Amino acid sequence: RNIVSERPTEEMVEDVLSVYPEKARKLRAKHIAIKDEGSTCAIKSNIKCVPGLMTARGCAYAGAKGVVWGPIKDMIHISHGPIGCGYYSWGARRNLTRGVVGVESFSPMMFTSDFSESNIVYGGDKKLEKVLREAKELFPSVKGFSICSECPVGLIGDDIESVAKRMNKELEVPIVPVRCEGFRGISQSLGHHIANDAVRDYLLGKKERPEEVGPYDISLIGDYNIGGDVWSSKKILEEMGLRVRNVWTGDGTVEGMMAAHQVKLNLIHCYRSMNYICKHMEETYGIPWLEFNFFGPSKIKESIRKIAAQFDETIQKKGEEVIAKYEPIMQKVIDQYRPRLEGKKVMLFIGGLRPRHVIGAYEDLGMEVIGTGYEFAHKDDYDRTFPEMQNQTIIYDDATEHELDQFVNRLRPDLVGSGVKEKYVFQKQGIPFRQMHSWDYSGPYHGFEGFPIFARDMDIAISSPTWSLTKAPWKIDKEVRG
Ligand code: CFM
Repeated sequence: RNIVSERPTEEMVEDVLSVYPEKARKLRAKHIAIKDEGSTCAIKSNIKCVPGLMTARGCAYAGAKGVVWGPIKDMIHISHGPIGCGYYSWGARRNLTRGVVGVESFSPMMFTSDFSESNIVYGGDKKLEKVLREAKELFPSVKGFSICSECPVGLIGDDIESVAKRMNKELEVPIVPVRCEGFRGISQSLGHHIANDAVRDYLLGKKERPEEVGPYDISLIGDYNIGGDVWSSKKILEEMGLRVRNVWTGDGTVEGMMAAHQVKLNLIHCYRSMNYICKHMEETYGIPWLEFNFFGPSKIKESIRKIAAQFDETIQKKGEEVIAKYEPIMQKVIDQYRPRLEGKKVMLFIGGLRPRHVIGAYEDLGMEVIGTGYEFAHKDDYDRTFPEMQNQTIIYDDATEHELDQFVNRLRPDLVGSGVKEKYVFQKQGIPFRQMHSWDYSGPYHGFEGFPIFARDMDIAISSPTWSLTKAPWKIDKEVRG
């Protein structure tokens, strides 16, 4: 019982799962794997959670409104339905924008149709019209609207598509119905897909920019400017001589989305949330796409070369210059932090991309990721994850609260990187923790600007003397009670 080990073992996993009823145990066992020599990525993913087990997943509304649409700054995104979804998703993701709030950027604000009982009984279409009209009157510079449906809208069968159509004529800005009711699908992942499809159907290709498409014109896709990530990534691409025409969707604009078919190449950071639109643009407009990774100097260097190889010698030369320019700066950061972080073990549990994408950044600091997992990844994500992992590391899909708590407590990493739902559980136990969704009020972590901040933050968490001074509240309680 309570097997504590240096390295994850099959026995330990079995022991953790043994508290479940037989059926749940069997189901969950398929979602957990220990990578060893020659193991393939046989792990179950993207299927519904086991009822009764506590999942960390979000919903389709979170994936569509919070993730994909929310960061487009010059639109108003209406959380259509009861107040809670809009209120609780307000500002938490830290997708930053530039521009005067209420004039050029509406992202820091929250708009909702605030359904009440009578709207559920009699329908909310009239109210939605009123909300759109009011918002346009209050904020005349708004460039468009998205209507992001919450659960009840789908359940009562409101026709938001026809409201959008009518109001589009009246208000003369794009109005996009997004059918992202939370109950659709099994995680936020379907919300991404629904949101991608809505962009495809209502914005993409609806506008032509007058200038010719230049040979170095690209889109930056799947970067949401968490803590300023887009600005840092963009800087590298621009220094390489590329022209970043649009960003999907961090600090993004309606015009950018509409004219996004006018580029030579799509560069995609978050594959999970935006692979759909890349594949669509490839099929429809013949635009190739390329995955890259701007976390930590090793991956950045590799990515710069991979991106530059798509272009001519001018860009390739500039790419090498960028690498040469930043190499000593990054080495300084490594020299400063590596001696303090060398050999420290990390366990991660995040959404659909970062559990694999940040591994290289930790390794640059001499740290070792001994466990990682996703809330809502698909098979194609796990295919990309296994090669990044060392042997004898544990990989968990849609880990339950019990599993993550147990894996962490038995493997005793020096740092846990996960979300706000996990944060206080581990901090109260005295385990150093970093919030790897919102970067814990910090960031950016992308690019050359992000790495020094990433290194500093991990060091702050691990080296803080606080952890040895705290005692888990339940342990104190026990002592008092004897
Ligand atoms: Fe992509 Fe993201 Fe992520 Fe994601 Fe998310 Fe996020 Fe995430 Mo939180 S789009 S999959 S749905 S990289 S909000 S910015 S951190 S779970 S790993």
